[in-house]
Amino acid sequence: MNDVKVIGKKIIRLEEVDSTNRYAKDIAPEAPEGTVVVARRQSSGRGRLGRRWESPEGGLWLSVILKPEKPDLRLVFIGGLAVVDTLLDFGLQGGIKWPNDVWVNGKKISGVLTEGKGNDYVLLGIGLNVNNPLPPELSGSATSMMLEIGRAVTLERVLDKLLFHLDVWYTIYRERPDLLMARLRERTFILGRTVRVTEGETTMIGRALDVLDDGSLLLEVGGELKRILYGDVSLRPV
Ligand code: BT5
Repeated sequence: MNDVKVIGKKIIRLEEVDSTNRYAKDIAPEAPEGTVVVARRQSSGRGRLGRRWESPEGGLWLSVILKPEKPDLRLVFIGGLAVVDTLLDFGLQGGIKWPNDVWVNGKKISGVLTEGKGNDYVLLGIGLNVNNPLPPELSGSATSMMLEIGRAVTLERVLDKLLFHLDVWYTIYRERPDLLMARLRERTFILGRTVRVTEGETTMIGRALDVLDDGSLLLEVGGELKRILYGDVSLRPV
């Protein structure tokens, strides 16, 4: 067992819940920082912008309650970086698709959802496909650790590693955000590539140049530089 500092000091384990983020939100005001809510199944797992997150048994579905002094956009990267490090522990090479996905071999294996209430708390929700089945409609775009490794992996080991890496990245986020951003740039596989970015009602095609220090994406569109604060990136530009 790893020596846990903040994240995972307290773990609440549930058989089934609608969404661990929803559950975590209810207990967040009183819960100690670093409390983890993990469920075997979610009946209404959620992605960003009200999208659905498939969460059958066999995957890792969890939320961490964080109470940083000044939460910002970069908190979501803690999730992606910790997932990439966890995958490496199992021999898998993952990359981050800004801002919140982790991909392996061209497919999405993990998604991160941060939700917060002002400066009071942030819920860092992480979904990682481990041994769970994937619905047929996602088979072309999603993958799991089991599919990539060729056999099932012990969920508890994956959880243990993920909590360890989350704790490390949360410490780095607070003490050396410059290091966090440097690693993020290394792990972000869309840089230099032409992508389609949807931000609200607007869709742009451009070249992803960099992730800026505040966590936003720098995009070159027709010779002009655009700073994207929050958006969806597609690797299929047309
Ligand atoms: C995300 O949203 O990628 C964030 C997912 C966060 C899920 C965790 S699980 C624990 C915690 N509790 C919650 O209720 N949520 C968090 P987004 O970028 O909007 O991606 C959603 C899209 O990913 C969907 O529209 C599908 O296309 C695809 N998708 C759904 N389920 C998937 C899965 N299991 N694996 C891969 N892709 C999936």
